[in-house]
Amino acid sequence: METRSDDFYPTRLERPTPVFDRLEPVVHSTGQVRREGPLSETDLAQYERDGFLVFNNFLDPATVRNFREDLRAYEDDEAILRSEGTITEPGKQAIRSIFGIHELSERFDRLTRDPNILAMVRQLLGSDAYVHQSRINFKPGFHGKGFDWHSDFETWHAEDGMPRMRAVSFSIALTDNTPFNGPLMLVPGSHQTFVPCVGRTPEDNYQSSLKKQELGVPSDQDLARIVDQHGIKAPTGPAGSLIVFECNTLHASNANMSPWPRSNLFFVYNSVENQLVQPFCGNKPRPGFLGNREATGALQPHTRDNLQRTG
Ligand code: 6CS
Ligand code: FE
Repeated sequence: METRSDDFYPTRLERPTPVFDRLEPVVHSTGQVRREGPLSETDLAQYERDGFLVFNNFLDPATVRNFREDLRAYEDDEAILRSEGTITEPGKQAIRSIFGIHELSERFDRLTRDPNILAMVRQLLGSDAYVHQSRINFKPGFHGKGFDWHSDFETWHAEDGMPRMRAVSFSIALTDNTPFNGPLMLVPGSHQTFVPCVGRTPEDNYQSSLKKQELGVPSDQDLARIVDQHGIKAPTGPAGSLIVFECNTLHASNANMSPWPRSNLFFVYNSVENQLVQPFCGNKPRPGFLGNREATGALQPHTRDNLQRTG
């Protein structure tokens, strides 16, 4: 297969190719929009340097409690268990992730339209945005499996046709993140480099990759070099903490061997100016719960009014 002329980040080829610098800025806004807040210039400079930001206690305890009750209810909900977006742990019935959750849960949908969050997104992406993907991750105590090192952008580019690095993930902890329950690990500064991954992508790769990722994982040599250079950070914090990370930041997480579950809410904003095209790996697009292609207009912040009505 030929590399397309609109493919700025060739990956999933048969042979290893060298890493190269990202082509886009990390913070896409300039001038007044950049200065408008809520992120300070210090936050923005840190995001540019590290590729992520951490805010402890972002959600208040009552809201965290509501989300956790929803989560508990999902575990007994037959419709959720059967839904295509529900991924179970390899070889088990335990839920690993529920994708497309902003379409199932009004509470989650409202959170994605939080005015404060959308204002941060505008600063980071420099435009309006829509939700590319949303999910809840469960990592049950004792048996929760990890996630291998990867850049989300690499997968979204190859398998969803996301053209450029102009997307950002929000991950909100619903349980305390400790060193023991498999917290998110990030490589600060890794977002500056694109690491092409080796291997053709089979059709419907997502059916196995969401349980255990085999493709779209950098080689051990590339990983060792980048991690030796930058180190690893595993932010810990109480339930309600928020991690904002750039779409190309390398991340992973270990298995959860503690008795304490780890769950989080995860949603990705993509710039309305970075709409998906045909997947660059040459396959058909993945289902909408992984790479939304329908509701791709600018998200509107919810108003206080409708917060009170339904809150
Ligand atoms: O395939 C995906 O889109 C997903 N996979 C991983 C491991 N992280 C990001 C994304 O949710
Ligand atoms: Fe990921």
